[in-house]
Amino acid sequence: MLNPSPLNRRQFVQLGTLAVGATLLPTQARAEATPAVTLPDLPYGFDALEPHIDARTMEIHHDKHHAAYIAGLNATLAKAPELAGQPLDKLLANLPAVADEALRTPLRNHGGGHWNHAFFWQTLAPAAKSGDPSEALAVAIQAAFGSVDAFQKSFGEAATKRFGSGWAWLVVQNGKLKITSTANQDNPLMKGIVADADLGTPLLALDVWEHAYYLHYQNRRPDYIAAWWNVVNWPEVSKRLENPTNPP
Ligand code: MN3
Repeated sequence: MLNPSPLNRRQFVQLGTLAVGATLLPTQARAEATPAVTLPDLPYGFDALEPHIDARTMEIHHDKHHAAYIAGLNATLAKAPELAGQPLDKLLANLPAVADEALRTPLRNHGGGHWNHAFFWQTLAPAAKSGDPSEALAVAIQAAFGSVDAFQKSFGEAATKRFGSGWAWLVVQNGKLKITSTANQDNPLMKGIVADADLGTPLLALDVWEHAYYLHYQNRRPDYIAAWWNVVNWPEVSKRLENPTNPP
């Protein structure tokens, strides 16, 4: 098995509760033991994106880095049960409403980390299944950037120039496509946190944290970016243009 499914974790918690003694643990303790957010499975195997993104990087990226953001998010939500029921995209779009800085900052970092990675996995696909932009997406790219080549060049520049850790994005902003970039685990949903010019509905994302490429590409971020185009899930990106949703 690639990684433990949420069901297995839930079963484990239930089994643990029964084994320790259902009569000993009050109902509330059982409820608190169930995490609010669980790590989504990758929609493909760790090695599915080889040779462009290597299996070991995918395994560590998903099982360790993404899992750590989930753990941090759950630890934060456990302290703020009034926020735990909100959809994550709504929470991230409304972070300034969280008055307590001790909650707002970890929500930004870990909530953003979970959202960004869940989105990233879905916009990747094995090279043989990566497809092409739909006609509507190709037209929108042409209108905004002149050509697909020009779009890829500009996107690659944004991803290369992002200093330190962060993300490059293709978003819909005021009905038009735009390339933006955010630091750390910030994203284009975060009104009042990132600059207004970087807000929008994400269609495509590229993680340029070193953990996303360093094992295979070391310091060669431009080589990672060039290879990544081979595993962009264009049908998924096209679908998001038609029907923008903000997972997870
Ligand atoms: Mn990452």
